[in-house]
Amino acid sequence: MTQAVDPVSDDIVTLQTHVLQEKRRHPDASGTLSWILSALSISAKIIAAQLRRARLENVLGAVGTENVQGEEQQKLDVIANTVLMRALGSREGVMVLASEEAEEPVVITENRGDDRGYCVLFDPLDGSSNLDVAGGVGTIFSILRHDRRSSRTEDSVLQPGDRQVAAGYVLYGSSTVLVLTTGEGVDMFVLDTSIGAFIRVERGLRIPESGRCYSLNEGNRRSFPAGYCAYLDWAQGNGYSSRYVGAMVADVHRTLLKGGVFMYPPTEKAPSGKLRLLYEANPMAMLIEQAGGQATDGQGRILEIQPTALHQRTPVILGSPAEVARVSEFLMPAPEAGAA
Ligand code: P6P
Repeated sequence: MTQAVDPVSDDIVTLQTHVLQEKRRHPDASGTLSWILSALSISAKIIAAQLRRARLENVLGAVGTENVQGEEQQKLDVIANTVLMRALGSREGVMVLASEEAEEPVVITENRGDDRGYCVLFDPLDGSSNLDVAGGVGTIFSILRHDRRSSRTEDSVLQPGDRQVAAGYVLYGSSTVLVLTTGEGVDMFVLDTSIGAFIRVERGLRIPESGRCYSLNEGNRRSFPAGYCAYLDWAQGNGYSSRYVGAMVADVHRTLLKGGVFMYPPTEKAPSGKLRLLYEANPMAMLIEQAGGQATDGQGRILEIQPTALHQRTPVILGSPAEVARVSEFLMPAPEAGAA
């Protein structure tokens, strides 16, 4: 059950306090994960400050280069990526960093043969094309333990999402919100810029069981597989609303808080879907499942997909369990005529 923090009676818990409390509950923990979360927190504060002043300091707009995805890089994509690489790359215990903006993983510490190290994967500024119109954008992160069995240190990032030890996102919107799971539920923090600290506002966040809202880019409808179109016809016939920001963090955050379903189906342009498995779908899937929701690729759980490439893509259907189940019903192949 979501426990809204009472701003008057409840203790003021910052992200730092929260992480220390969690560490205290796991006395055998080395504290490395705490340091990584601290690096992510300071990165989010720096990026948030940069975004707020972007137009004033003329750092909006495109760099004039493309990233490994072939997408036009925004100046702030590069800035955010640099901030995260610097903050995380200097933290003990970080062995590999992987970013949407970098073709290959960056090995910080070679394989020491032990598995105390971590891999951190991130999309530094998701939805950055919204920046020019002051739309919501975000940072998405996924944390894995280093897998010492990997033949090359950098291959350690190719682990199924079920192996994530932590995941989260930062939404730079009307406020700066950090949503985090370390595998024991989902907690939400809001940045209080007057003191420069993330304050915990929700503990044990739970997604509503259902919600009459779907979120996807209907401009691609002509190339959706038939089951998605059948679902849309059903939803539109049953009073559902449509909400779509075009930035995964913003659309998933609304779905997490209000219920409903977010989807990026396969399309003609993106036959495997557009969203990246390792640093978009997996962290969001962990959060949604930890909050009591479901996250599938249309066939099975996203978190069970065995990755084969850093930037591989996957279809995404995630949100309230009742809504994901509904979409899945429409995606199931029709029984063959005459089948028993
Ligand atoms: P489309 C942003 O570019 C992004 O990677 C996600 O944040 C978002 O959900 C999706 O792509 C939007 O894609 O094709 O609808 O513009």
